Amino acid sequence: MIEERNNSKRAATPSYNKNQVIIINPLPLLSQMRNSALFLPLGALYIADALLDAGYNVSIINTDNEKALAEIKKIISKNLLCFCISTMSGTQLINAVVIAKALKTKYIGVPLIWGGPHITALPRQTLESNLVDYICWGEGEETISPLLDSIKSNNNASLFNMPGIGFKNKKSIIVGKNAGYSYLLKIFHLPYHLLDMSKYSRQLAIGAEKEFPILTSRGCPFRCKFCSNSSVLWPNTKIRFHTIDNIVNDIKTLVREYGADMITFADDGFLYSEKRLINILSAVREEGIVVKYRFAARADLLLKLKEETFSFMKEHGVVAIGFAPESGSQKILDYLGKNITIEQIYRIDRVLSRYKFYKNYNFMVCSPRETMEDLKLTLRMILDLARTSMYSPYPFGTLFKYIPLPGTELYEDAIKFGFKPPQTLNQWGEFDHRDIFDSIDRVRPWARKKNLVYMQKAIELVERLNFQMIGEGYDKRVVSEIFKEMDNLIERG
Ligand code: B12
Ligand code: SF4
Repeated sequence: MIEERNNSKRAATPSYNKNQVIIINPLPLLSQMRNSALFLPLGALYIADALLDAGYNVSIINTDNEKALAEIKKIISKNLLCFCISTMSGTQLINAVVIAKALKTKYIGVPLIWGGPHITALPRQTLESNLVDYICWGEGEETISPLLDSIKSNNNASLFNMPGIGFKNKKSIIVGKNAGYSYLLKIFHLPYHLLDMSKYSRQLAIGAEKEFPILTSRGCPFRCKFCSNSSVLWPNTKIRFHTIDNIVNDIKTLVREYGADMITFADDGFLYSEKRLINILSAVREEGIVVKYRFAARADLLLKLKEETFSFMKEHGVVAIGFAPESGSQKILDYLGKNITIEQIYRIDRVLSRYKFYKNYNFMVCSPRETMEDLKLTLRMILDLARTSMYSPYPFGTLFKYIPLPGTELYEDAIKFGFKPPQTLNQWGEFDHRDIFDSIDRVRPWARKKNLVYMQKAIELVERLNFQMIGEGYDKRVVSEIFKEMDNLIERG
């Protein structure tokens, strides 16, 4: 889908010609496969915001590749300056490479600028590809406009000292130094109007007709070994806050202009500060806005909250709280560098149950050192958490299969276990959904056939269980049969 920009609230379009920018956020295969609501492309929105402020004419395309090409054909003008592609590693990158190839063939000579978490992890390797003309690595708000200004004025010389960008100079690859973090202490006006927002609101069984995500902070200091935030090249380990005014403004826009009745705080480091949580919820109420909330946070941070804060959250609209136990095996939690204990997981689950918060628990399976025993411990934990969560609709996310992320400590371990890291952008794009979802061999070469068959059964059972967990009024007979099947799977394999 695509909406062309309504420029009315922004500075007048500059007089020079080439000012059209088309940002493409390829779909992760997961969204395509499940045909589920799309996730608001926040990265693209923040980049678009910076570009609109600088006077560019921006569109965002966020659909499958075939439709994206058709949309581009419709909106493209003689003023087109460049295409921007935003991508993380994994299944979104697979689509990104496909669409980049098509753009390079159809629109010869139009520069392709790449940004997003994959590029931040592997800037030089990305830039080596003939599908890439420029990159922005790290956060892009401060770097994108200076880069486009230079492209527009054909002034490559100014790029040499520009941090956070990369370009090709004759036959060499130039990657600028780290640009640091973007400035957050201001009010952002994210250009939601560039998207058909009806495609992004989610109806959730926890009482939401229209749910949207926002960010209240960036960064996370916890350095889990599998997470790209802990990358050495661009460590996203400093927590940085948006202002309360910005958060209130963002929520107000989503509630009043787009009918949001639930907001998800999608930050990595949410709950880093208890005081701030209270300030945010109070400030929104003071504006006369009544909305529900959900968020995910670390188990240890949740446990640090004062008892009265749980009541405060309830009174102020928080309905659901999630966290990622990741594994039921302490050995694996330690290996992942998660820095939480099994005991903490069970303890916070009891607190959430006592306050009847809806839950959302995420697990990750198939990391290099996981054995069948570890997997069984995870299943046992899921079973335990299900028993305490029967009032909560759909408390379990998918059991994510571990994907080695470039720049992380576990990536190096995955290599020791036989993972052969792709050497080019195109090779990253050559994984397919079977590699990512079924583990045929390339992404997780350590996975034993026997374990995979077991895991597939486990994933299916957890999905069946989750599907039956509709909250109060669930079918007790069906659920107890699934419990028995899970018990069987754990005890007898
Ligand atoms: C929402 C989300 C998803 C959503 C949707 C993502 C989407 N693009 O539509 C879903 C649930 C589908 C998803 C899936 C996955 N995700 Co995800 N996801 C996120 C999450 C939580 C938020 C993304 C976001 O909105 N960020 C906020 C914006 C502001 O940041 P940003 O997108 O990075 O954008 C900034 C910069 O990157 C840059 N930028 C971005 N694009 C561009 C483009 C240009 C041109 C420029 C100049 C700059 C630029 O500027 C932006 C503003 O500063 C992030 C964690 C995080 N906090 O970022 C993980 C994250 C992006 N996901 C990640 C991963 C690994 C995955 C999975 C592959 C996990 C898995 N094991 O399966 C799956 C995909 C596979 C699948 N199963 O389909 C990693 C990516 C790491 C990497 N190397 O790419 C992250 C960073 C989590 C982490 N910390 O490790 N994810
Ligand atoms: S707590 Fe979450 S966001 Fe922070 S480093 Fe660990 S996995 Fe990443």
